[in-house]
Amino acid sequence: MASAHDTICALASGPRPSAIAIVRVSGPAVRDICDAMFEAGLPAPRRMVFGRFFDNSRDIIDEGLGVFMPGPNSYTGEDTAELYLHGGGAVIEHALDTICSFSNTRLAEPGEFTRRAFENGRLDLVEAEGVADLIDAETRAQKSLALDQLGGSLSEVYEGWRTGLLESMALLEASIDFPDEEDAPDEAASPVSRTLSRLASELEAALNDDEVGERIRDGFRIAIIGPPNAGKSSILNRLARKDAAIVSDIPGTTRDVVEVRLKIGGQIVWVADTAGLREADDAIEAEGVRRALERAKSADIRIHVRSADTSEAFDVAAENDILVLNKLDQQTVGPGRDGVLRISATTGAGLSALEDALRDRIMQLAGKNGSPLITRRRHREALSQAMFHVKQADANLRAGFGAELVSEDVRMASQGLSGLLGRIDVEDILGEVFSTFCIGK
Ligand SMILES: Nc1nc2c(ncn2[C@@H]2O[C@H](COP(=O)(O)OP(=O)(O)OP(=O)(O)O)[C@@H](O)[C@H]2O)c(=O)[nH]1
Ligand SMILES: [Mg+2]
Repeated sequence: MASAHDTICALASGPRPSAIAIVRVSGPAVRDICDAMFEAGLPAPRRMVFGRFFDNSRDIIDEGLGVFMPGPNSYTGEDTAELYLHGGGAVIEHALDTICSFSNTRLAEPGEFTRRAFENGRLDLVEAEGVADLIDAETRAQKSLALDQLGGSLSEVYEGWRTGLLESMALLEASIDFPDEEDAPDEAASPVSRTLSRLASELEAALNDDEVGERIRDGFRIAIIGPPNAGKSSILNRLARKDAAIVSDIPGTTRDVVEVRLKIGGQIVWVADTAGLREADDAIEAEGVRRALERAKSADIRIHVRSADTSEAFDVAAENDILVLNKLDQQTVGPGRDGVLRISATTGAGLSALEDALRDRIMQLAGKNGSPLITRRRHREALSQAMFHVKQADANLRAGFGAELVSEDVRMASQGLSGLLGRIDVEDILGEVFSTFCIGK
């Protein structure tokens, strides 16, 4: 059975074959492994050495570079080693098989190196998530968000709130422990109330961020909506530069939401084509319309499409929405109204103006940089729970309830933040966070 005391190993570099493969090892057997496998035995700490690597029968595995990094000043906090080999399948298998032949040594599970780093206090949970995000980052914006998180700036903010709560709790408990000292409750109450009000407004400000951090991490959302046959799917295909959605002259062609993932303005963006909005008799189409409306509601930007060959008016649009009059090539009526982009999905006319408008809006949305930027639902949930309890504690304190009742809410809030940072044992959270990692990290 897998144990935290095992020595673990994995291929830490990308898919094979590659020019170089990095095999990573961490745990108590690392010194023995280096001693046996490295040509010159265990090298000096943190010094790259060149030489051959051997298996247990002294057959050569490969030649390359090796490094030994003793704990606790290593990534995992344990003794670790890295072998830089030629990146072919046979070499990698030979090296991993040899390493796994040492006692209590096995292949690592996904994220296990980082989990050890977390368990040995090298990273908190929020920083560990930053590692995973950095590896997944595709855009510069995602990368800098992940680097900030990995570097501890997000943890620092969360930790600051947690400290404020712990201090309030200490003050409240002092007033519970010494109820006879007449002055104690009042003296305690006022700084506590001030701290709680400050925390509540800081949490509220952080939560009221239009979810920019999550959008940068997971992608902004655009929905193309409008009546059947307006050319929504044709516009999606133009934006995606491929035939992602079926186009036909039959109204009601699109039923499901068809989504493509694009990069616009340096951000990941999900563009959704939706079913044409109308009173549908058909149950499937009606479900499509329901989904279309739902998607439109949750989108950051809606592209409202109308066809120039009909006289359908535009709905009232939200701030970031874009109005598009399509089928410009067929237009028989005079010039359209202000603020409406006139395009033709068939000829491509006006499409670059639509792309420019999307880019401007995405950049504007992404630029709303509050501090800190919440990057995950897990964080948002923990913070909103904390805010709820902080507000409740503050209200109870102001209403003159006893310190015992007040401190209960403060305790719940601080526990939520402790769970967020992984400061308390939360096995289910840990399992969820680390299972999303790749093997070798
Ligand atoms: N002339 C002309 N025809 C267009 C243009 N854009 C789309 N069409 C045509 O209009 C018809 C409907 O296009 P779609 O893109 O399927 O329209 P839709 O809005 O997705 O329709 P539903 O999925 O039914 O809601 C097709 O026959 C397209 O070829 C355009 O700019 N000019
Ligand atoms: Mg369609």
